[in-house]
Formats: sequence, C-alpha cells, structure tokens
Amino acid sequence: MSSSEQTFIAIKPDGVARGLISPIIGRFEQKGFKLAAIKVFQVKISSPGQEHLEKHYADLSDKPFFRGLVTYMNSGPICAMVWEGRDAVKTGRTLLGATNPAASAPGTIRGDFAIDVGRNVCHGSDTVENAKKEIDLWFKKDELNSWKLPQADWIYEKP
Ligand code: IDP
Ligand code: MG
Repeated sequence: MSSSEQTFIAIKPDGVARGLISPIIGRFEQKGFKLAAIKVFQVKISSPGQEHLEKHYADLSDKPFFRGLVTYMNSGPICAMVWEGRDAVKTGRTLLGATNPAASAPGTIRGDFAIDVGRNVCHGSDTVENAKKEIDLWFKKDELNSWKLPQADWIYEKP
C-alpha cells in the first residue's frame, strides 16, 4: 500500500504536437498523483538519440512495427514524466486505456484523444520493474524531486 510507487509516463510527439500536454497531465493531477519529474526531451537532437528509443522499446525489437515506432517517437519532442502514488503503475495504465485506442474506453486518455495504435499519444510503464528501468533510462537521479503533496491526507486515508 505504498504511496511512493513511481511510474514513467511520456506524452509522445503526436500528443505534444497536438497540444495534449495539459489535458494528459490534468488526468494524473486530478486523480491525486504527484509529479516527481518532468522534462521535454527532443530525442532527435540530443545524445544518445535514436539508440535511446531503441533501448526504451527493446522488448519490441522483433515486431514488424518496430522501425516505424522508433521513427514516430523520434519525430519531435516528448514530454517525459515520473508520477508517484499508490499503485501508480497499474492505475497509470488504466488512465491511459488500451494500447489500441479503438479498444480504449471513453474517459481514458487514448479513448478520448486518439484513433490509431501507431499514434496513441502517450506511454505508461506496464510493471513496477519496467517503471524502474524506464525512469533510470530517461532521468538522472537529481532530476527526481522528493516532496510532500500538501493534500495527501485528503487523498489517502492512511498515507
Ligand atoms: P503499450 O504502449 O500499451 O505498452 P506496447 O505493446 O508496449 O503497448 O507497444 C508500444 C507502442 O508500440 C504502442 O504504444 C504503440 O504506439 C506501438 N504499437 C503497438 N502495436 C502496434 C501495431 O500493431 N502497429 C503500430 N504500432 C504499434
Ligand atoms: Mg509497453
């Protein structure tokens, strides 16, 4: 029942370009999660560039859509974030909706803001273990903020 579980959430280049940073952040804020880190990361021009994305999606490297996925993720700035709270990984996935927006319920981020699986506007870690790996890949230790959410006692009965 830890309220300090962290998940890696990223608004993909289509989400950033379509002006969806604030509504997506809003879903996580309104739920009661705490923002521990955020940056806009232009993979294209920053080292380690494309390799960074290949590493992020390494488990999908044998999929037919892998090259297209890396190109898509490399096409513009990504808003990379760490959100913290009880069951942040599992609940983060619920807020995102299914991988394919066509199967995502209305009310979820992908259900409300996307149509195509190859342009599904956001990423969220799928397990606590992968969340740790992804946070390590995308953030330096000193980019993670530790702070108390002032309204925590109104969000958790027992923090
Ligand atoms: P997830 O993002 O819901 O965890 P994964 O299976 O890990 O889904 O796939 C990573 C990303 O790859 C998806 O979010 C989506 O952008 C893309 N993707 C997954 N399946 C397909 C596909 O069949 N065609 C094109 N892109 C896909
Ligand atoms: Mg995944």
